[in-house]
Amino acid sequence: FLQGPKTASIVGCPFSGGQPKVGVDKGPIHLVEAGLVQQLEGLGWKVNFDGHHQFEEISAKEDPVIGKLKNPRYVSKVSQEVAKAVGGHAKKGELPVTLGGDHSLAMGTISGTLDAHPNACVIWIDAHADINTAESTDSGNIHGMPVSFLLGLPQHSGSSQSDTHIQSTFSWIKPLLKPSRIVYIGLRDVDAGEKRILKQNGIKAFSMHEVDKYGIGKVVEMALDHVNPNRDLPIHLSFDVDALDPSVAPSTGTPVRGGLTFREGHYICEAVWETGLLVALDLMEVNPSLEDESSVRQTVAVGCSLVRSALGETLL
Ligand code: 6HN
Ligand code: MN
Ligand code: MN
Ligand code: MN
Repeated sequence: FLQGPKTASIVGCPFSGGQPKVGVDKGPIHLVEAGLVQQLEGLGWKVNFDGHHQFEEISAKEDPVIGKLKNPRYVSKVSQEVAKAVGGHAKKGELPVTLGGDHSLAMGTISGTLDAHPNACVIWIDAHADINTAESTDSGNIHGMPVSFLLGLPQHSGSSQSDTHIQSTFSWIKPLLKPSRIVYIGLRDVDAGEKRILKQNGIKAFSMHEVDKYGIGKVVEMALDHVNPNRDLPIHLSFDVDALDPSVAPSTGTPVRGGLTFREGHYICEAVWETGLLVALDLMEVNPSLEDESSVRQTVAVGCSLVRSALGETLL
């Protein structure tokens, strides 16, 4: 187990319903076309990839907002399918590598991981906390909300009828994630309501301020000490490419200045791999329709490179 599972199963998720910008659904296709499968095979992995998932669309007409939440039925249904795929691979002892798609998919990936590994912890790498609730969200974009559903936070939308409707739409999600089992690195654009939620639930977050103050090595050590003090719990690494600075990963829907450097991003992946405890990986929010051709190539390449690092490339 120290070397991790030997089979990596790519879960390609061409999905963009958790946010408004077209193109993020093409992320997984570009990552695979750039040669990710062959690259992982080159590292000695057996790679299981039988094509990208095909999600049956629920049209906007059939999927009106509930409270502020946009595309709620579509997001929920897709994530439920992803949970089954990820959980199924994990239960077979394979390492699911989910390629997004937008970060609402993490409702599915982390549900799948917790189904197979109930004691897993989550390391969430992002410029954003993605912990808005129906009450706190301004945008109504569900990619800014997955963590609140995984934690089972109350979803108050302002009308009890909508509250019931949100609850029933997402009722498949078991709120199994404990606030002590998730840690963030890279935050720098957290909504006021999200700051309140993080504080109220005692959730540990290392923002870019802490990365500057302590350096990435110390930050990752502190993050692991918090979420995995005895280094014995399975780790789900959910990596939003917008955690990286936009100069490193420009093609993403919600870029924020002042992010992780190329090396800081890779260091996190290497350090997680080094624990021998990685059981699932997400790489989310690569959007090949944003910015120019060379930016797209750069972002896709760095995405592949992060995945390789998390799967053991860089350590000698
Ligand atoms: N992401 N906090 C903002 C919102 O709309 O709730 C941004 C969310 C970004 C989500 O990057 O995965
Ligand atoms: Mn599969
Ligand atoms: Mn995110
Ligand atoms: Mn983000």
